Amino acid sequence: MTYVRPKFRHPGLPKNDLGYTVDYYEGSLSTLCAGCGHDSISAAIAEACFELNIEPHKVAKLSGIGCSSKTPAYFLSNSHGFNSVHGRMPSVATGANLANRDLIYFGVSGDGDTASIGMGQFVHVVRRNLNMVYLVMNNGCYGLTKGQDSATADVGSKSKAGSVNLFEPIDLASLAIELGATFVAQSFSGDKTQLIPLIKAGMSHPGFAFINVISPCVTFNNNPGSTKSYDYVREHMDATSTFDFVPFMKEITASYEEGSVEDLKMHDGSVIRLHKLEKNWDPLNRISAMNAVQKSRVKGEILTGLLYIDPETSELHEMIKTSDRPLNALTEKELCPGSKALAKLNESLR
Ligand SMILES: Cc1ncc(C[n+]2csc(CCOP(=O)(O)OP(=O)(O)O)c2C)c(N)n1
Ligand code: SF4
Repeated sequence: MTYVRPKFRHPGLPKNDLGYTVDYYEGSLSTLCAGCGHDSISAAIAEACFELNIEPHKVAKLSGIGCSSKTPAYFLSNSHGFNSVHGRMPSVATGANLANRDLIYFGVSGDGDTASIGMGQFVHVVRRNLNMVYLVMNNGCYGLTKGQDSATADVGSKSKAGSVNLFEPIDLASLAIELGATFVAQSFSGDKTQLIPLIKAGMSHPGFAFINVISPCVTFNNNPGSTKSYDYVREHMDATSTFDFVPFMKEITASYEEGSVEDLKMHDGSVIRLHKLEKNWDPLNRISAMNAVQKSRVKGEILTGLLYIDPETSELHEMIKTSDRPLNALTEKELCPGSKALAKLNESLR
C-alpha cells in the first residue's frame, strides 16, 4: 500500500520564533499500527522541538532496533539520524557526541532494546552522564517481533495469548536513578500535556536525561490483564506533580499562590515550575525520588512526571575535559601538534 501525505498545510498555522510551522518538525508518514503509543510520542517530540525553537539540523536522532526505534523516521525529517544495531544506540551516541558536542542528541529506544539486549550499553551511558535525551517507548513487549514479553513486563501481567509473566520486571526509572542519572522522568504516551514539557526539560538538561514513557502496543499488549494497556495505565497513573517548562528569556506570566509551586532553575536559565502533588517527595533528592517510585510500585501504581533532577550536574565532556569545539572544526595543527608536543606528553607519563 502506498501512503501519500498531502503537502497542503493551512496558511494560518502558528509559527515559532524561527518562522517554522510544526510540520517542519514532522517526519515521514508512520508505518506503525494505527493507535500505537509510539506515534503519539513522535508527535510530542516534534511539538516539543517546535515550541523550543530548535533548528532541526542541530539535532541528531539515534535509535536501535524495534518499532520504537523506527520512530526517528517519523519526526524531525530535517535532522541528522542514525538507526543503529539492536541495543547498541548508546555507543553510537557516545561516539557522535564526543566528536561533536554542538548537536542535541536525542536517543529513542524500546524496552526490549534497552532492558534486554542493550542493558550492558544502557547502564554505562547512564553512569557516564552523556549529554543526551534517552527516551524509552515502553510497551512491556517486543512489538516488532510479534509481542513476546520483555524484561519490563510486570510479574503476573497477562499476554494476549493468555500466558502469565512469571518474572520480576526491571524498573528502568529506578535503575536510572540508582545508576546516577541526573534527570529521570516517567510519563504515558496518552498524556501529551505532561509529556511535552518533560521532553522540553530533558532537552534543556545539560547531562543524561532519561524519560521512560509507557506506550501501549495495541496489537500485542493492550488486552485485559496486561499492565501496559491503555486502560490499565490510565487507571493507575499517579503524578508527582504537574509542571510548566519555561525556557530562558520567556517571561513567567502566570501567578500562583505562595508555597503551591517550586521553581527549579536549570543551567541555561530555563525554569521547571513544579506544582507538587506528591507529598514527602523531593525531586532534588535521589533517596526521596527512589522511595517515591518504590512506594507507588508497591501500590500497583505508575508514578509519572519528573522524578529526579540534579540541575548542577557535570556532563561527560566537562568530566574528561575534551575540546570545546567539534573535532571536525579543529585544524590539522591542533589535531597533530608535532613531535615536540608528543615527546613532552610521553615525558609527562613516565
Ligand atoms: C541482534 C538482534 N537480535 C534480535 C533481533 C530481533 N529483534 C528485533 S526488534 C526486537 C525487540 C524489539 O522490542 P522493543 O525494543 O521493546 O521495541 P518495540 O518493537 O516493542 O517498540 C528483537 C528481539 C535483532 N533485530 N537483532
Ligand atoms: S506491533 Fe505494537 S509496538 Fe509495533 S507498531 Fe504495532 S502497536 Fe506499535
